[in-house]
Amino acid sequence: MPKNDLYLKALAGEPVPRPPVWMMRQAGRYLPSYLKLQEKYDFFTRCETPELVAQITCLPIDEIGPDAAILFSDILVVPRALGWDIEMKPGVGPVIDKPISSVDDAMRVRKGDVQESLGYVMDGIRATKDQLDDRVPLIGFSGAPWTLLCYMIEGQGSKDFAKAKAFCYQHPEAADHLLSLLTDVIIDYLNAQVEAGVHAVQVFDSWAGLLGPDDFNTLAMPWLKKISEEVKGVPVVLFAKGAWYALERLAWRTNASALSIDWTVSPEYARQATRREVTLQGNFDPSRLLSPIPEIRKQVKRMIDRFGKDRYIVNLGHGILPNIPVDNARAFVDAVKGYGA
Ligand code: 1CP
Repeated sequence: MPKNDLYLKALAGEPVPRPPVWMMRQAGRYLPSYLKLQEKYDFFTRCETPELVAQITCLPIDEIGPDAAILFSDILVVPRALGWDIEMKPGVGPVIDKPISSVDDAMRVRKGDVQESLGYVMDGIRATKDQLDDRVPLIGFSGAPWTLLCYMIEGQGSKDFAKAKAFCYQHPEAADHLLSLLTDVIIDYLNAQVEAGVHAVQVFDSWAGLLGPDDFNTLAMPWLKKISEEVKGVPVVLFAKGAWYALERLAWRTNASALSIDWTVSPEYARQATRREVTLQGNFDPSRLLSPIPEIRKQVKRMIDRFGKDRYIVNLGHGILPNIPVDNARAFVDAVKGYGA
């Protein structure tokens, strides 16, 4: 059990002296120490080398001091393990070679052996646990089926993922096949992460908000529900970004311990929709970390007052932005640590 167990207590719904805090994408590209490694090793080398995974995962723990570590990896390691060549282009993001463009392409995808093809992630987890030395819990993660399907069809990031959505409307059976297969792969992958030692897992459905409530019910909800039920042994956190309308369903019909929410949802609405069924995580607007530091402190206190200190994990509403000064990130974390003092 990690010495700092605030995050795990909040997930279990146990009372805490103050809420835990961590930041989505905290191990990433706003940290000067990370940027130095970026010059030396390409992206997937960083993900595949256990010593680098451990080192990068621990950078924010040493430099900023959050109450949980998130494994350094990426959601796109899953399509990569299924056979796609993916390049992480600096300034552009992921670019997938030969994305899915036909029913035949979709039907040809096979599940494969995750334990083997993603074994390097599990090696990374073990190396990270050694280096963390039980200071804070380690969070594992995966992309959600819908969000991974978006990239596998679109081939790269997009504002609206119009190609991916069109494919689902034109070929619902092929989309269903893909989503179901991805769900099975993700369940195996997350259970393997649990076996390697992560204390909780988070599922990122970053593009859930592109779906209306009805489409969410077919393209996202069943798969998130199944993942939350079949990942065993640790709490599951679901982040369906933008899907505020699904909060109630996600709280009551899935097995999630916590829901992560973006900044477009008020704490009062989120609490009312989910009542005391789940822990809530979020939802500071990442751009607000560019405010003057006294204002960050004030806003963090206000946010905790509104959510309440229990059954709550302080976080951003999405990943930290590359242009955030490290001092501001630290002020955010310190403001939480000083809450109630
Ligand atoms: O070279 C680099 O550093 C590129 C930037 C980068 C980093 C630091 C990418 C490319 N991925 C990552 C790591 C990463 N990705 C983590 C590790 C932990 C951490 O940084 O703290 C995690 C949890 C992710 C998850 C991820 N990747 C998501 C889900 C979360 C979210 O932000 O919505 C998504 C959508 C991705 C895809 C991805 N990877 C990288 C980029 C630039 C993108 C987004 C592409 C797009 O705009 O669609």
